[in-house]
Amino acid sequence: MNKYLSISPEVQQALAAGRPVVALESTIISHGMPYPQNVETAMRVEQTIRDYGAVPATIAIIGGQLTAGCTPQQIEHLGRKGTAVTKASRRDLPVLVARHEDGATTVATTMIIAAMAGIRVFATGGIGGVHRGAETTMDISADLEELAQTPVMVVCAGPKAILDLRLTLEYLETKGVPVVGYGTDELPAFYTRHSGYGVDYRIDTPQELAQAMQAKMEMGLRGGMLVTNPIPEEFSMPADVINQAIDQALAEADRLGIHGKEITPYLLDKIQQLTGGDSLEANIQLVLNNARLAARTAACF
Ligand code: PSU
Ligand code: MN
Repeated sequence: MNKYLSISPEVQQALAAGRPVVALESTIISHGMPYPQNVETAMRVEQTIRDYGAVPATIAIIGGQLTAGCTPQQIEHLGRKGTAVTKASRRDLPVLVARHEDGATTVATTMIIAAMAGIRVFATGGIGGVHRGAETTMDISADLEELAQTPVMVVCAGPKAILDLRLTLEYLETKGVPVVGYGTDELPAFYTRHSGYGVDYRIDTPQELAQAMQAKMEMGLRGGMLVTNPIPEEFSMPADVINQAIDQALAEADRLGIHGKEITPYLLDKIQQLTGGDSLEANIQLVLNNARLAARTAACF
């Protein structure tokens, strides 16, 4: 095992015994939700994965160690420090590790560390993508490049409509990333079940999800697979409410000149403020829903 990687005993034992393991990211804890709901949600997600017979591996950089399987204390630490923790994407790993610092892992870095540890399935809320206006800003999340090169299945509720969904799908197509709808032909858009865009394939069972990922790896094709799992109907938000909040958040970010790694956390926080507890509850519920599907899928490998 590489000297930078630290896998918790429970996760190590599960992997050695071939039991199902599901990776979880930590930027959603530090930058995606307010304290203490972030920590409560992280612990509920872990419990949900256990309820479905899999072992959760929350991933973060702790004192420079790439950590797969954070302790509850480490999760509390990341959640309490919030945005004071470095949001760590691929480009941040070398310096954070060399300096023995902490980092909250995005989808991209969680995939990297999951792959190093031998974990194939990862559950989260939303992924980064091609931002609106990317034709001039060139703001395209490193998450998409990671999906193109690292062999991990990412289960999410679709890209948030803060992004340009059409360009995000085009980018994923170019990079050879399969975009699957779980039980749907339509790409879900995080808070809502509908985007108006189609997915590449509709798959209806965890077993078939696992078979497709397995086939990809056995053929030696680089990269992962994006599984988009629609938010349960009863927790989805009215499209006009959420779209209005998104437009307002985007206009505010533009006015303030926010860009780079700050923009996604800014928009997530602003939308949460504008829509109050409703969007936070939707966010929590969709992550739990993805954790269930990821645990069931991990059991099929
Ligand atoms: N989108 C969400 N919720 C999130 C994120 C994105 O709906 O929590 C987080 C994830 O950690 C994702 C990261 O990997 O933001 C993407 O950041 P950027 O756009 O800077 O690549
Ligand atoms: Mn970006």
